[in-house]
Amino acid sequence: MGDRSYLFWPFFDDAHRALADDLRAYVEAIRPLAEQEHDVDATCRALVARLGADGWLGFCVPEAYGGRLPQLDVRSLCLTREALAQAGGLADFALAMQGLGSGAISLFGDEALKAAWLPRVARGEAIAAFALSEPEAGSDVAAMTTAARADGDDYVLDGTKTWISNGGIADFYVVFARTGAAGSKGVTAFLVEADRPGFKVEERIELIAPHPLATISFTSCRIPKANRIGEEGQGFKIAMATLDVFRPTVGAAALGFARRALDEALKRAKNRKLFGAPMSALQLVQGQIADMALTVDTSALLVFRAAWIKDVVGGRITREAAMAKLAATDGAQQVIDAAVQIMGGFGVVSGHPVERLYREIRALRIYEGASEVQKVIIAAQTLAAADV
Ligand code: COS
Repeated sequence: MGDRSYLFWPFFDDAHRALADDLRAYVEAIRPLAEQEHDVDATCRALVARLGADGWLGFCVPEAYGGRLPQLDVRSLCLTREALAQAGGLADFALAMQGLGSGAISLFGDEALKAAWLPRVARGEAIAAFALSEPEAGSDVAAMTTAARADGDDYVLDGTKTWISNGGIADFYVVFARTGAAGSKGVTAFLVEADRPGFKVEERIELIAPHPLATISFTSCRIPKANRIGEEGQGFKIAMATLDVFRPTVGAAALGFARRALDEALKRAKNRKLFGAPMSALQLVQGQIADMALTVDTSALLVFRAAWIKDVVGGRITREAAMAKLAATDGAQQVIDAAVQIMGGFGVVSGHPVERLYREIRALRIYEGASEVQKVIIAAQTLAAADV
């Protein structure tokens, strides 16, 4: 973990710099666990428990419910994801899903739901999941068909969700389902505990960079009305507002992967002798290193700009969050690909840090809104703001 000059950009205060220093030491401690890929369920459970016990999940929930800060601080979440991503993709994933999976509760849940679940999320005792996508509703998420029908004091859920991170190991799922008319206005958010009758893990999905992922289903799955998050019909906005907070943190994780790739590439370029000189003397290699460093810094600027605006200015950061996610994830893909090239054959040897990064980064350009969705959002926001 090299350059820390960015911590003196105007987006941060002393508490963030102290956090970054603490995280720097922690990355080495958590790496052996984070690098285990053979039993992802066990590894993720262990990581959630460990990150909870060590206090890092405290950034996923507000202080009143066991968190470390009065409200979700996007800069702290970003710094934490950025560091954990440098330890290994699963460490980042474990923290990210505790945040995203409980985010709708922190932001929109009532007192009872917050008190019941958030302290357990922060301690790593309850594993969270966010169930939005469906087989026929991914990018066009307002096309979802999972239904929630009011019945007395309950809702009854029927439908299928897919690409669900922590599917199969989560203790609860924040589920978005249709309670009204077609389109974005008819969607409502719910908390569904994993032990509810009618909830089922249909099948696990294997990824190139292993993470717990599944298709889940609800068949006459009855939950009390008290499990509703926000009002009926608010679900789409709740999902989008939650994603606004967490999309910059996806960019931060990509930034962490890119920094690790750049570190590995720099080590190689400075130590490898080629044509009688260090590889770093070659101008073609210097060109690659310049591009990588530039991409890392531009990504960091956009990620921490979005986080700072949310934390300090407040309000919606839809445009900034989309820009941060798009630039940092697409950029990290390029940085990691360049690192593979600089590593030569080692870059494609199974288990090499750069080979792992090459597999890890790909999903970040797809989940929580694909790069193309981010472009749609940026264009819509830009056009709407244009006073011409
Ligand atoms: N915060 C608050 N409200 C928001 C919002 C946000 N970030 N984004 C949209 N809304 C509101 C809009 O203001 C609109 O409300 P009004 O009708 O009252 O004005 C409503 O939600 C519908 O918005 P819009 O018309 O933009 O909805 P679309 O169906 O066109 O949404 C995109 C389009 C592509 C932006 C959306 O479907 C999306 O983000 N898809 C990707 C989903 C995703 O990330 N999936 C991954 C799941 S997690 S791994």
